Amino acid sequence: MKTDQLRCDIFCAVIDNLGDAGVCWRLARQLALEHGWQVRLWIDDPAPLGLLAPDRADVPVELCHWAGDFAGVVPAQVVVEAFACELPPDYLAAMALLPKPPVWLNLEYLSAEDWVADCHGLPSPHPRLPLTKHFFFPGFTPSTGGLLRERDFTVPPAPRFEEALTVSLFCYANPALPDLLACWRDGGEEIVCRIAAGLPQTQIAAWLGADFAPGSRVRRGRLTLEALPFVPQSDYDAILAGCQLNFVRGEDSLVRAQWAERPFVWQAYPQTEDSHHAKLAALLDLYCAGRPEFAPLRTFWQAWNMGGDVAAAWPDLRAALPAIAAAAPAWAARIAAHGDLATNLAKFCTSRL
Ligand code: TRH
Repeated sequence: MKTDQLRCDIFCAVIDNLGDAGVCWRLARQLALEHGWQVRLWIDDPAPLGLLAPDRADVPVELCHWAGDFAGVVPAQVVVEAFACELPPDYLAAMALLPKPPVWLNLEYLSAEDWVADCHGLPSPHPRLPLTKHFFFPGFTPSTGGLLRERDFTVPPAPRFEEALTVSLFCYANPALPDLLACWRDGGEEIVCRIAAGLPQTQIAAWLGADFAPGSRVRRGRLTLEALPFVPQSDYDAILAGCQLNFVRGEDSLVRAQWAERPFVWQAYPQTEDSHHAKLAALLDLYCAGRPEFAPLRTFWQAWNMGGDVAAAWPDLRAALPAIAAAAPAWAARIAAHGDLATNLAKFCTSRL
């Protein structure tokens, strides 16, 4: 069937969360611009989009406020429920009344764990209604849905790296951070660390015992700290490409760090009962497989995520950075080789329509 002009509704419940909004916006944007779909993004809180994508005029995605009832809303042919946010009951009921039920997906969180490949694409029939939801998992391997990457993405050109080591920092509340800052301050080389707005800057302010607002530049020993403004998603790529090491977190910045083809340190979103430790181990196993020179990276990621001794782990990671950087383009090519998530999702849906 002709698949451009396909109608797609994406539902996203933000709950004070940049990352989920960021992923849904990227997907909506790509389906509209690259696949010609008519996309409505139903979002309960549009505020994060104002930060992530303030300039949306050229993107033909209809932004809809998810609030109140859905009486009279005709469901689209493809319905994406992001991160198991439950669909509005009256919208769900309307889906069941359509002559042909929509292709209904639950877009799941990213994980490198093995079970993801077994669950990707599995159907889940609704207990009462004549509807079937399918699980759609992003992932790093060919048997998953892949990762979001724009068709025209190219790695932003790297600046000429000067004497200092340039690092960007985007993290959750992290008890290991003060030790790392002290280690860099007292260490043997100049380090310039660019700190993302929000929680990272709040932690730096606490460490400094002074205000640290966007635009601030503070020097302590060999360490220079720069407070960045919150930049649109498109500009965040340039920040990553402009650093020799990037600290990232969650899901979307993790993916972007890989496309930037630079060494990175990942902080997994901390979850109850430490279930994020399994996610961390799985990505490390995949990323470091067959690369003994990556061992210091494993030690450092573990310390960064589990409150370990990051200062002790830093010198070895620092020494390994050139080898890790040299391997980054091949890694990015490998995880991009089985298609981007929007294209894989579009194929999955059109084969079922
Ligand atoms: O905001 P996050 O912590 O989101 C996370 C993840 O989605 C995770 O899977 C989920 O379980 C958890 O929230 C609750 O981190 P993430 O995913 O990196 O999203 C941040 C977004 O912000 C990403 O799209 C990059 C973007 N960004 C900018 O656009 N500009 C900036 O200056 C910065 C620092 C980030």
